[in-house]
Amino acid sequence: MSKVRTTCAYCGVGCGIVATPIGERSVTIAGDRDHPANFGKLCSKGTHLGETVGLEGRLLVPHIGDRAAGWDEALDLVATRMRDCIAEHGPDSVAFYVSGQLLTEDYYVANKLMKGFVGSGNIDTNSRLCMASAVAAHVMAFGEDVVPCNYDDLDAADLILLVGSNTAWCHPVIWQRIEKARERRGTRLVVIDPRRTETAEQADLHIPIAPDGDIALFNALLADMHQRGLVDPAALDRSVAVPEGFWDGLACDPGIDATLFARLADMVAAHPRTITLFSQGANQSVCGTDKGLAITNLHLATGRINRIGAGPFSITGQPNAMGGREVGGMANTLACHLGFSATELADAGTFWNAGQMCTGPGLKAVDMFRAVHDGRIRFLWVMATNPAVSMPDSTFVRAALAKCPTVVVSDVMADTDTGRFAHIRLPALAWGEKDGTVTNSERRISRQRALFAPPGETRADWRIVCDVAARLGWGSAFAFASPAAVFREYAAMTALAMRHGKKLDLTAWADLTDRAYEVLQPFQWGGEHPLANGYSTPDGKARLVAVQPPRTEADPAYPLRLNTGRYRDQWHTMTRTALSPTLSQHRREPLLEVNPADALAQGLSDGGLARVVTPHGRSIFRVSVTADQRRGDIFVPMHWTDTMAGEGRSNRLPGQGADPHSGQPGFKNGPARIEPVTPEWRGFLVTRDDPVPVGLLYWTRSRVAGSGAGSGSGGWLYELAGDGAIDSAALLPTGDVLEAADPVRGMRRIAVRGPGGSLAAALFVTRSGTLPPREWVADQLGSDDASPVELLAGRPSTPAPDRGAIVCVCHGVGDRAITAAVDAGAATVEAIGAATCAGTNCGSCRPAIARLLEAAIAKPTEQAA
Ligand SMILES: Nc1nc2c(c(=O)[nH]1)N[C@H]1C(S)=C(S)[C@@H](COP(=O)(O)OP(=O)(O)OC[C@H]3O[C@@H](n4cnc5c(=O)[nH]c(N)nc54)[C@H](O)[C@@H]3O)O[C@H]1N2
Ligand SMILES: Nc1nc2c(c(=O)[nH]1)N[C@H]1C(S)=C(S)[C@@H](COP(=O)(O)OP(=O)(O)OC[C@H]3O[C@@H](n4cnc5c(=O)[nH]c(N)nc54)[C@H](O)[C@@H]3O)O[C@H]1N2
Ligand code: SF4
Ligand SMILES: [Mo]
Repeated sequence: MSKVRTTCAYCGVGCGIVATPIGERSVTIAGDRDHPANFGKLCSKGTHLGETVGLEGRLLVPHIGDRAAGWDEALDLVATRMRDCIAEHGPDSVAFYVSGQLLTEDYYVANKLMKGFVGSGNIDTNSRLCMASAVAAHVMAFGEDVVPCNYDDLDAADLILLVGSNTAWCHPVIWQRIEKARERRGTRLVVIDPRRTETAEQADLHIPIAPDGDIALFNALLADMHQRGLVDPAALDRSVAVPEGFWDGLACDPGIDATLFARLADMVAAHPRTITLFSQGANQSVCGTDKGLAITNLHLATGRINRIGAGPFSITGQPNAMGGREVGGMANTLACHLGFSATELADAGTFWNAGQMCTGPGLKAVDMFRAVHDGRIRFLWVMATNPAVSMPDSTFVRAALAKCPTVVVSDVMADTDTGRFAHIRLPALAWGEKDGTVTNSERRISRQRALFAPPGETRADWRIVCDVAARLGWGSAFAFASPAAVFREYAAMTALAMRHGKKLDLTAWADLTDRAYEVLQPFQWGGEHPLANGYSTPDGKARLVAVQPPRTEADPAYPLRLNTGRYRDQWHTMTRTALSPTLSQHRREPLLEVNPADALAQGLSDGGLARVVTPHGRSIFRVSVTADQRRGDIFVPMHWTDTMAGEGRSNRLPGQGADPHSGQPGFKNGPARIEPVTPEWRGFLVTRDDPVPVGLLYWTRSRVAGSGAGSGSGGWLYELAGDGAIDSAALLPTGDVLEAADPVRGMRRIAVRGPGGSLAAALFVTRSGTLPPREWVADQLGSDDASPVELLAGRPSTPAPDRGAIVCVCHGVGDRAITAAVDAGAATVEAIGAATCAGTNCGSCRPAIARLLEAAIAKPTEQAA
């Protein structure tokens, strides 16, 4: 068993992993102590990667329609369709929609094929939905898309402002680093987020701003700093260009309570070492670029950039969102940080020995799908992303996909919402099989390495692209023998970036041998502060850019503001994380989080169901009434798909409105209203199969482990609700049926036992009664321990203590055990860990434990009052 050093499959923190393959498709995972991104730490998702490397649900052979096909046939068809489309309708009738989950090598060849050989700019990426606004702000302020900070700066900062970032859930290892810095040196932490997230809860100051209130706040902060004399005119003169009238246009109402603003302004004034870490609450907005600029203005004007512990730090989401930006795989960059000027186009054309260069930028994601919808794009190749779920107004996106004459999907999973629209599906290598490089949020390039042999007929994404290019007659430009060969060419091409005044420079790696690539250690390009010696503008100065707060028109038909985002233990459209029974415990259903006053006004109750309605669609969620939500704002998760839920797909709801500079959609602030949904019956099902319920009002499913030994022995837990009769036969497998009914309560209980008497499925439905706790029933899957009476009761005859909601997924510790530990005297998160083990492995649940601790401590005083 040899250890392999690789990089986590998930977020842009880019944690190093030491993986030890054991057996055919099984691996133990540990954090890599030598990796500078994480120094050995991993969060819950990284820790449980091993649960998602099985072959369940994988796409293992190419498919044409529903039929398995050989590679030659599938690739011939892709190439023929592409060639015909270009010949008949021109290069711009062809498009690639790619992803920050591709490796740099995949991205490079896809971009080269589209922009240098097809001759169109039509390659865009899900990074458009992710940090396109930060990219646009960087280019406008710095002249190049360069992140001016490092993780080390987080250790050295005196003040960290988190803007629109639920760091504790979405970048947990960075969160742990911030926590450590706070412990060590008392770093102050401010969270600016309309929601009181677990991140916000832990801050010194939480600013619950109105949706899209960031520009007003940062403008007001800068005006305040200016007034306090914290803007040094001489320093500005040296390195920053200030447009005329900039200071006069700045002063505005900060949009928050005056005392809160004064506290914030005092903190900012007192701490020159300030880092502003921002992510989707800033980027995913129709004014996202202006938010990035407002943040950057504050840093540039007060000299809080290019020095230790200071800077505006846009953090990336996906493992290789940054690598995609670097190679230029976005519709509005050419390649390697280059634009589309005549000389840049000519230089890239020469470098590539291009067959047919594009002439300008292509269509950005939202516009790309509009063009698919109206027939301008007639061939679409989707790689490593699931736009039928993740694009806004997904009903429109699905209509576009359904109309498109050719949809090719390269994916690792057989059944995805987008794959259902594909004419040709190509099986790609997944994490653990693929080999190449990724760049994290701090410009650090690390290797992902293979742990397993390619299963079935799967191929690397870069190779699939090259195989198609060869069939189109461009074989010599795509004759790469290995990812190392692709990397060398890309590294060499960054010489052009330098020629055009950019900082991106990987030329030192252009002659890397295969062997050196094999053992490549993580390295950061640009050094710690790449803009310290001047910006990438003609005069070398940065730019302050005047920005104004947006105006939103209220629509009485949709009085609420809809916000969307992430859960701690799910990744995007759930194609991998939902396979993990451990990760599925954190949030089994998509919740509509709503303030108590709004819930009351609309007649919603906690634990009930509600429909969210917007001008674009409607979805149903489980209601969670919480004061963490501002009045007037609601929040739903982005994750659930049509394969995981009936009506819980949130992207039916947002419209196509996007930022005018970056094209990034405004996922976090849309008009909405809510209404209660009162089904005639509710129920749940545990089953080893995965039936697709039809005709129900609501269903969701999540993975459970069951009690059978080994992985893959578990099944699914479904939550169900509907009107009229329930078609139990459609949901249950055949077998030995036990049944009980209580007509008064409209209660039905059915258990189905398979061969050997082990539980294959159990269904509990009620019209007015209470349902038994899910956990024990789910634990019986695959086991024959429970008696018929117990099974039908849904409870053991001698009940074990209820663990309550699981908080620590690593050690399976529930909230009751934690509250009990607090009652027994544990007064810190550490003490609770010592008593229960909770929070002592990956640490992702530590903010949740802290929250329970605070609630438990607060309880007696509340009662006393
Ligand atoms: N667990 C988990 N981690 C992930 C991912 C995942 O799917 N699951 N995905 C990865 C990816 S690709 C990304 S892009 C990142 C995203 O990471 P984050 O940006 O941290 O995640 P989100 O939940 O999308 O949004 C962050 C916060 O923005 C707030 N917000 C909404 N509107 C506003 C506003 O107007 N102003 C401000 N200041 N805040 C606002 C939301 O309330 C939310 O709490 O996470 C990465 N990490
Ligand atoms: N409402 C709302 N919508 C959002 C967001 C939000 O906050 N709110 N966030 C947006 C953001 S920031 C992002 S990044 C997107 C993410 O949205 P998506 O990119 O659509 O989400 P994923 O589930 O990560 O999709 C990746 C797909 O690629 C497949 N895959 C995984 N690895 C590989 C590989 O190596 N090769 C190939 N070929 N396929 C692979 C997976 O099986 C999956 O089908 O969602 C966006 N959508
Ligand atoms: S923070 Fe978690 S998900 Fe992100 S790279 Fe590290 S281990 Fe993976
Ligand atoms: Mo993202």
